[in-house]
Amino acid sequence: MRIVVLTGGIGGAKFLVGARAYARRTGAEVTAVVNVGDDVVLHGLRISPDLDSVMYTLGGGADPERGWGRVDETWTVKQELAAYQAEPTWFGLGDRDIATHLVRTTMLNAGYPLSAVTEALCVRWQPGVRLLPATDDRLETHVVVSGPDQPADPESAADPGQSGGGERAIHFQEWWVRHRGALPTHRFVFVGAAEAKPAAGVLDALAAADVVLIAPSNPVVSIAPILAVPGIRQALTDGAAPVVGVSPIIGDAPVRGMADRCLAVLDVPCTAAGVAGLYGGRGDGGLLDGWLVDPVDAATRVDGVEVEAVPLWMSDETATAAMVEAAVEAAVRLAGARTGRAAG
Ligand code: FO1
Repeated sequence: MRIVVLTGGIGGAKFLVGARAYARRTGAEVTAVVNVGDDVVLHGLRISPDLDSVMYTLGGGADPERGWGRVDETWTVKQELAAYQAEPTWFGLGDRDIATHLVRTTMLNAGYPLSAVTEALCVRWQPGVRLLPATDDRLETHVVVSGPDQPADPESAADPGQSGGGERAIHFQEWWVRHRGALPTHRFVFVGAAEAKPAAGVLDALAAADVVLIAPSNPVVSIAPILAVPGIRQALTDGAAPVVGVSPIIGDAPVRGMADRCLAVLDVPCTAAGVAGLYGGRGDGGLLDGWLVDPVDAATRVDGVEVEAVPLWMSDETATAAMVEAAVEAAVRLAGARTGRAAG
């Protein structure tokens, strides 16, 4: 059984821990196609937050409290950069984490594609699943905002922040880390996506897949940038493998992260049905054959999509592996139904 998972963010990393446990038990092979829209170059270093979240989480080196970066981290370089007032001071790079960015940047500068760099980094971390960036090309999520350039001073109620005129685009990391997504936000733009090509191995993995799963990641800034790479969406819609998504929303709130704020920008309800509507059912030209929701959302209906309710809290590896198993079993059933329909 070959499983491909589209993923990004910490929710996606946790889901992959369950996918790996399921694979170890069943002999399945897992390939993760990972978002690179959060990637950014800062202090001359190429930072790939989603690839690193997955790699550190699966490799046992992630900080579970913070949700990003390395466990047992120290911050000497960050303090030294701040002493030079080297911007951006709002983004924290830990000393251990910086080693990863140094290796990545050196290899990229030497001409290796990001997919090869990721494979090299994984020799150390042994994640147990194959990690592929969605693209080896430049693809960055930018956010069109208005409002102050500088966050308001939280110490001073009188400080509204420095005014910054009309609409402007800022990098996703500036929107999220510096402004906590609190600026008036108009849209997300995947810079470079139209010219990007799927990274080496991505289309082959999708063509060979028995099952494609969409992790409970942020649909707007983790999964949409992957689907924006020309060729990837089509490989899913035209491919033989059934596509089953896992809702990142339980009740009316994201399991983790900022999906509520991102969905609001798109005017999509923050519900399991809202996210499924974004992906669309295969019958309507969308992606999904199946959609897993939590039992609290068991009444969810999505046109042309089989909805199944199973517990979606990724409380530990066993619970998450059970979610993955339910998703794979749904996909296998749906593949059988599709073959039956085609034959009949
Ligand atoms: N998130 C923060 O809230 N503050 C930070 O200073 C920060 C630094 C950082 C450095 C490396 C890295 O891989 C991730 C980092 N993150 C930080 C997390 C990141 O901004 C986002 O949570 C993800 O991009 C969303 O998936």
